[in-house]
Amino acid sequence: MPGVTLRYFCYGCLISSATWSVLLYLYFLLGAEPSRSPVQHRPISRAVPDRGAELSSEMGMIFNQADQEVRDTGYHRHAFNVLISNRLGHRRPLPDTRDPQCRQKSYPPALPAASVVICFFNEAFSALLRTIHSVLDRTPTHLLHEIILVDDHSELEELQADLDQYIKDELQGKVKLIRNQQREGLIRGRMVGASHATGDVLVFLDSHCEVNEAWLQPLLAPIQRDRRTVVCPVIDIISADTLAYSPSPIVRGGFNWGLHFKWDPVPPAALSGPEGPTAPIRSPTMAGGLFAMDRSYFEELGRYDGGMDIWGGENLEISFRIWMCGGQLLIVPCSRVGHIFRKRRPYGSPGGQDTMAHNSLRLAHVWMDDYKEQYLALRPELRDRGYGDISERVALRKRLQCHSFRWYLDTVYPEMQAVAGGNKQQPVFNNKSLRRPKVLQRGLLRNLVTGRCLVAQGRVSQKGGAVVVRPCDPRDPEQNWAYDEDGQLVLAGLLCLDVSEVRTSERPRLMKCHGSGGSQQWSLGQKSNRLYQVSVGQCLAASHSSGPKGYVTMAICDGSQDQQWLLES
Ligand code: UD2
Ligand code: MN
Repeated sequence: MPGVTLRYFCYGCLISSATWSVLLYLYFLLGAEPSRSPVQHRPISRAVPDRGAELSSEMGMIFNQADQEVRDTGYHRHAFNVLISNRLGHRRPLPDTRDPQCRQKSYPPALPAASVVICFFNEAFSALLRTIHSVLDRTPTHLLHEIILVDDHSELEELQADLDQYIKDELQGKVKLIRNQQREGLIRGRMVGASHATGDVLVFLDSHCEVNEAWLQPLLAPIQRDRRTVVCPVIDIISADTLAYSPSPIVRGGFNWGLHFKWDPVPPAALSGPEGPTAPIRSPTMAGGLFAMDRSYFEELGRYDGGMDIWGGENLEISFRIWMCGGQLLIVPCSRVGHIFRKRRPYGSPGGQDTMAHNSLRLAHVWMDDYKEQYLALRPELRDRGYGDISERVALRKRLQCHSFRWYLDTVYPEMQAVAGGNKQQPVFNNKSLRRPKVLQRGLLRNLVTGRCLVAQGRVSQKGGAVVVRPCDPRDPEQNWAYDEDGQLVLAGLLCLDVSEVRTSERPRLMKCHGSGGSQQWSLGQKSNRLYQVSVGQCLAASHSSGPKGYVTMAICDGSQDQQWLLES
């Protein structure tokens, strides 16, 4: 597949860097205990240093103060690069990330039609519009019954009159907008959307997605065969820093006793049947945001738990419910939908409460029988915490005559007991087995105007240390930079040249290489000699005026001599 290199080993299977990106993101953001270290973000775009890659990695270039503001406010409000999102516009081509065999598949011409429900709170206008247009452009008309937008009481100005106007002018007909009178959270928000829907099948999407080629047919076909089948597309990765779209390999959903969602490798047997890599895969849980379900079955199965607030836990709740009450949950490898994976959630809950804990308590008490003790053992502080009235959900479970949680674990997710053996976390990540990215160029990094070279100000192994320009010395190994295929600049084989994505006015520094692009991704212009920082959108500069200490700064790329660097071996 273009753009993907297989690089890492896990459980004896090869997983691409893109997977690690999604695995690590979801594991830490949706998955890990709150005390865990922050996200380890693997690089997403395997930028081959050709002209095309250079151009696209420079999508985020800042030309003036207005650009700077769009970028900085964007990161602050949305936790992704809104400058690039705006420049991409409302439509763009995407790489077809499906297995080639998917293209040969045929689907019944008559399939149930879908109501696509997109619930959003303070979404970036351009990301929301790309989500909508991707659905309109890549879905056969007869299969798209409608798109229902639910505005969960957003505060952003751009989502008020401008959105109404845009829908009126450009999206007449298929797109309906419902505005919640108060913030409900994504769980009740989706139920509001579903209650307005009239299509046969409900498809839920986050508001920062882009659906790929022929995404819907492979989701609808299994539902047509069996209305109690719930299906998820493969969630491809859209980088928060570059908006680059890259494939996710096939993984399936699991969870841990902290009731965090996590990705698991797919048992090899699931991929070795007659349908090979195109076969839908049974998944113990779903990530939550992207799935399709027969509309009447959604009603029958009890929609969502309306006592759950804002964000979190609903994905495990509906997953347990589907399996325990007679349905099944599949991931469909031939359906691909990209999602912007952010490094943090940019919004809170109105009262500042931990809605994930509240929601998890509810689901544990309703669905997990004695196994809720596993969760409470990890979160003893939650034992005495109230979680509201669950009697309706308990009655639902009884009415639907659902299996026990024990049955679910034995039948659907035996790996939970086999591997986790109680409270132990699965050994999901082992960074030591990561292969190093290929070095493209090595040498001194000489600034053309000063004639000096970029070095560490203090010890070369000092994390967080500043970089400065000093007289060049080709024999000094501590002046030796390696520029690699991930766009990293590694000094003396030790630390990476890094910038703060949030406080972009801070000087560049040396940090432990994290291998996830963004703050350590540089593009070295072959002709322009500029050293462009991909997530900050600025260029590295040094000048005679930077004083005797020789400090370097990030500056708007203006092609001046200050900003020209040569990597000389
Ligand atoms: C993941 C899911 C998400 C949801 C969540 C757990 C994917 C790709 N995403 O987190 O869909 O299941 O886990 O709850 O599987 N929103 C509102 N009102 C709110 C908060 C959020 O409408 O009060 C919207 C938000 O604008 C977005 C959607 O709900 O469109 C999901 O929220 P998210 O993108 O912050 O969740 P994510 O992807 O971190
Ligand atoms: Mn999301």
